[in-house]
Amino acid sequence: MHFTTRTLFFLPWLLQVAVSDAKTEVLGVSPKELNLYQPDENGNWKCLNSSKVISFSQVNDDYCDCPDGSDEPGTSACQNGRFFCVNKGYISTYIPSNRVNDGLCDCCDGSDEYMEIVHCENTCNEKAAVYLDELNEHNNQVRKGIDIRNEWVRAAEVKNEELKKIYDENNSKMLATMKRKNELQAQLDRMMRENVDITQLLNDDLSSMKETVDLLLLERSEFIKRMKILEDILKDMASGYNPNYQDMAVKDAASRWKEVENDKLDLLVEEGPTAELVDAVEEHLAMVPVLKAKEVKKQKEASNGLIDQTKQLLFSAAESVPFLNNLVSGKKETEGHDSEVSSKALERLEHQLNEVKYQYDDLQSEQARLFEDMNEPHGWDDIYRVLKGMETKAKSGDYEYRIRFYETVFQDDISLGEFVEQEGNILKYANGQKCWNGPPRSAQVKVECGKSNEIISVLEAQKCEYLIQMLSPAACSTTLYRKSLITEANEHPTPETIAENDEL
Ligand code: MAN
Repeated sequence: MHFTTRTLFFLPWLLQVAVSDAKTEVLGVSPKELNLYQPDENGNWKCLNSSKVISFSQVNDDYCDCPDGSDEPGTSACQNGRFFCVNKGYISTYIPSNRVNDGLCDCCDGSDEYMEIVHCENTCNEKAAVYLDELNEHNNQVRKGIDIRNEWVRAAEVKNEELKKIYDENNSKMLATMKRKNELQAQLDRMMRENVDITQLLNDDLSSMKETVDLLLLERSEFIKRMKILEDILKDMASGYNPNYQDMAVKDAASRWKEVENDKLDLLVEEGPTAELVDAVEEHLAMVPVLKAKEVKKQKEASNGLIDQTKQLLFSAAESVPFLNNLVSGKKETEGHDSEVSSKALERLEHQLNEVKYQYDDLQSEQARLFEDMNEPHGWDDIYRVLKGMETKAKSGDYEYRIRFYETVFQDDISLGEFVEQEGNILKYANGQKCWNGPPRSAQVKVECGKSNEIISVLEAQKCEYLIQMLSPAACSTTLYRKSLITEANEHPTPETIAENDEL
């Protein structure tokens, strides 16, 4: 507490003000708090934030009585009191009461210097004009930003709808492809079953039996040839030997040969007809697929549940090389081409099925990508889709910085990181180009509302860790509009208005 001659001089007047018109005027107290400054029936008053009770006449007596300083709102007696500046025409505010009459103008209306130690001009109107200009400028920026943001929101909606459409179309394609895949698979299974059936097994058996018979016939004619030679030798010997030589072995061989020669050996199997028979087997085998395919064709015609393509396939299969011709050694062309199911048809079907499978796989991975894209959680809602890849650049220091929303940040050509996540209005980028002898570069981009995208500052806070501030409509919202704190009534300021005024 400090008493000056002037303070002492004014003290009776202060007391008088307090006592005579306490309800409307207690110096340093806001009109809204005047009701707190009322004496009780005994003329006493309780300090605002302490239990101490003093005489009401001690309020503003330039002596600090209350521990919370509430008894001296209009003097500098308390270190912790507060003085209310009315600041008519501008924003009412509180100042620490120890600044009252300290020779410095704190309130724009000069009310804190009522002792006239210093003359304070009323600057409230000027301050109000500057304040309102700034306020309007701020709100205009926010308005413009919001307008652009709204355009982005609309564009994003269109993109979203397009994406949804693509997703739905892809989905329908997937379903159709899956259906086609299943149908082709069923066809293939059916054809496989038909081809690898008993007929085919029979063909295989007969074909190898034919080879064996051919070999046996060859072997047989070789034996016949040799037997003929041996017969001729024996014949010569039997007719030309000299019975006088008493050679018992020759004599015995000659007589045994005569016995064999008399007992004529008939060949049960004739070579010519056998070979003809084998050829006939081959021919008959060749007829099997014809009959079989006719049957298949009949089935196909009877069944209207098969898709057109299958029918085409079967008809075109009928034109293909008969599969039995590949199985048996004969190269004979089979009649009845129009109804033949060949291995070529199988191959074609397999090929078709594979194509469809690839198509389906592609559609499936595209669908997964679209799904991820549609469900990607990003800040600023859907405008992510419009902002992605949008570039903002500016020179700062020796480098040019380029920020691509949701993609990459560059310092010249060096990557400062790829987008990782968004936290409120902060976009985080990481795993950029490795810093020499240090970590990979990373960047955090703090975005504030502005009427256009603009890089405001770049700070390499730690080596290779960058903090970038930028403006963008993306961060604008109606909550950023500021209301004028200047009120007609110069009402009691809220804590926010006090903070606001501290900034001013
Ligand atoms: C380059 C720039 C700088 C960084 C150094 C680290 O010069 O990327 O920002 O600090 O490399 O060696």
